[in-house]
Amino acid sequence: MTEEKELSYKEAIEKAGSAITRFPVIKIQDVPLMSHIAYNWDSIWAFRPDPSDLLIATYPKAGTTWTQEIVDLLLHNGDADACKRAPTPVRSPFLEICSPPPIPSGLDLLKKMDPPRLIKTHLPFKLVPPAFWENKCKAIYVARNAKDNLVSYYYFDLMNKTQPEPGPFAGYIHKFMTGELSWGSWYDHVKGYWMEREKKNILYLFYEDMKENPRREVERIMRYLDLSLSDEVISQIVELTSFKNMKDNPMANYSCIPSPVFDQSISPFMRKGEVGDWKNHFSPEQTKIFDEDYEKQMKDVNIPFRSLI
Ligand code: PPS
Repeated sequence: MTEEKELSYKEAIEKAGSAITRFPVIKIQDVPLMSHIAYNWDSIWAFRPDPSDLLIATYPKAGTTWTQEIVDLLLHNGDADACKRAPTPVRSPFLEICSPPPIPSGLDLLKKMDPPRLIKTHLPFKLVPPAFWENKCKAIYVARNAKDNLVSYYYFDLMNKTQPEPGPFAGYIHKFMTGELSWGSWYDHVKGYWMEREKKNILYLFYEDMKENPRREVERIMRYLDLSLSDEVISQIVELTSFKNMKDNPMANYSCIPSPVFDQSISPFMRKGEVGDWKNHFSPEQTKIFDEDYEKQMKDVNIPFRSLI
């Protein structure tokens, strides 16, 4: 009997064909999640990482892929070829993602890998499988200022054919403010990890800091991981993870996901990579309403976000 050839990630998505659709969201503990994630929730919640596994947690579109690339390069001493061994979602699986077969879920990919693994999640703190903290795993959280995060998510929802329809931008702002988008409230997300960062030894980073001084932030991550790389290797990592280089890197730019899922002709995954793009999208009136609501939703914490104004 001939063994069936294992499908590549891209082939599996192509084979899923018409099963790909804009999936509805279903709430788990009040957090809207893509329906396939909700159907598989018990196995996601029961996931037991190895203590050596590293979690990269973000609200969608806050700088996940950038951080995954930096960490992979740090763990491979800046070896660009080693980090081109597979596309981002295979090198660094997305813990909770579940799609129609034969697309492997995040858990399927993780099962096939030996620790230490680099695990991506968009789950808010309260939905992270508790074994991560029982096993004292390290975790990096990246936060991005709300309005840029919203704009990036809007374009992503236009091009990602598995996410709910974003609808008009004005209504999208409202859904962001009320926590109706997939993975829930941005406000709860950034606050949830902020409150726990000291107790759980979470490295809390900001996208705007990474843009301002990528080398400083790469070095911060390196120290958190107890690594010590040469100045030359650090410079190389900063260069390899520039927006331009990642946009041109087929193993980092999500060209691995074919157009029935990510239609990059609508908006590229590596779209602009800038701070302050919200100014090109929010009207003065929308800015006023958003900022007033922001003050209310964020009044109980003092997270040093920049670029709100
Ligand atoms: S996802 O789908 O949630 O994993 O997306 P995520 O990777 O978190 O966010 C995508 C946004 O990050 C930008 N990006 C970068 N910015 C600067 N430098 C580098 N190297 C980089 N890599 C990705 C990407 O362009 C998306 O932001 P926008 O504002 O849409 O361009």
